[in-house]
Amino acid sequence: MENRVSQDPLHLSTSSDPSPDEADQPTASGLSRRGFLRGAAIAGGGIVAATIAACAPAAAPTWTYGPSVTKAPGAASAAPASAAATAAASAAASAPPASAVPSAAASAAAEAIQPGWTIHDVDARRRVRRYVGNLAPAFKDIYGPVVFAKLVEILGAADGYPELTQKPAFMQVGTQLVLQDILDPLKPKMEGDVKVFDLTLDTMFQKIDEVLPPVAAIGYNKQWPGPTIRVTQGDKIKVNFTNNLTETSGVHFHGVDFDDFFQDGIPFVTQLPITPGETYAYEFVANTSGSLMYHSHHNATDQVGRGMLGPFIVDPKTDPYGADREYTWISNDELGGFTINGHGFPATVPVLAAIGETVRIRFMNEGIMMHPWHSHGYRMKVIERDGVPLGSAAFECDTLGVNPGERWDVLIKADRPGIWAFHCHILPHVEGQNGMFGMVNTMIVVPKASDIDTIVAALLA
Ligand SMILES: [Cu+2]
Repeated sequence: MENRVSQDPLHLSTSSDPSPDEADQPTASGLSRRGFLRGAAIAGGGIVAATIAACAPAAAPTWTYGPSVTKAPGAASAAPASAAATAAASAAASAPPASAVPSAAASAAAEAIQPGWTIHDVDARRRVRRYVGNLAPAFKDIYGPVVFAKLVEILGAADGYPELTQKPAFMQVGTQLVLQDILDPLKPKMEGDVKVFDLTLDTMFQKIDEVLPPVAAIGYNKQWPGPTIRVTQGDKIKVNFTNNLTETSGVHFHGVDFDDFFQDGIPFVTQLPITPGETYAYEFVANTSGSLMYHSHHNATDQVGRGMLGPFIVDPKTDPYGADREYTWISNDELGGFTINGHGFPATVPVLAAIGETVRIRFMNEGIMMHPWHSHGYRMKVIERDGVPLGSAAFECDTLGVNPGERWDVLIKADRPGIWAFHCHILPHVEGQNGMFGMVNTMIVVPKASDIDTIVAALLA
């Protein structure tokens, strides 16, 4: 089987990393049904729009998959900080691990190799089975019997393979950036007219996917990527970082036109390093809008490679695009191998869209190499580079190279149903002897918005 850690291009082995506490380890069931429902209840009507009608009780809270561009920012800033939300997240994070997924090797051994196939075909299909999980049966009602029959054949569902009743891999790896932004977005407290965010630098373990051992990492608020810091252009903000590591660090907000260069976050250039036990505050006006990032700028090849990175989104006061759903894809290619939001296929969160909807994807590259993102079946309309609107220079493409440090924002208008591959096109980043891995995902386009509720219901079942 593959070991993406071994593909680490810098050979940043975990052996010299700090040893996190056992209790820090993410759990396979970190995003449990309970966690979802409680998180959704706390989220209230802000980012919550769709109704889980299929199987939820009448009083069930509602939420939508993929935060709404038009609703999420207001909800995030307007919603009161909730101790219950933190408790729900903690409860979810400390839930006991789910039952172990049968090892692929064991399953492969038990599965006959069909005529003309090799073990590669068996392994490659299993990756997709793990990615789809128990969503496969839900596709029957969504796509109808003819399409479903083809999917059944492709997946080999007649085998009754175990993943048919298991949650998709992306539900089994703990914190997922896109889902975390829905269930428990980072909220500021107000000090006068300043939005104040509190973050920590901590050791942690990261599950790149659900069947590999977690890797020893470092992260903001014990998350990789760190939580999304989201504000509105013109906001005065203060971000406190408490360093719980045994090493120094510094945090750079990438893409901000600072008025005061001492807020730039570069140890020994604009500040002294943040020492273990210290809390350091960055204060500035978010005067540049768009998809920005925050990351370590100290021993950064190592620290960013181990997880010190996160999205910083500054919404303009008026949204010119009106996307229905949005997703952030932060690529990295170091400690965890080739990852999207800290996870590799099949543990990547699919983009979901209904016919007629427009999806916005914010590509951010926190790695050390370029990744050309290729959308199957759809062209992407590229609307912003590094937070700067392209205006009349916006263009369309199906493969978009994103260099280290760059952010590119695209819109995709969903007009044809299907399960469309969406991946980096540097082939060693996505396919190997055992099938697809790493920087692979899909965009699942369903006929109507309520089909997304069906998918959510299957995930929560
Ligand atoms: Cu790549």
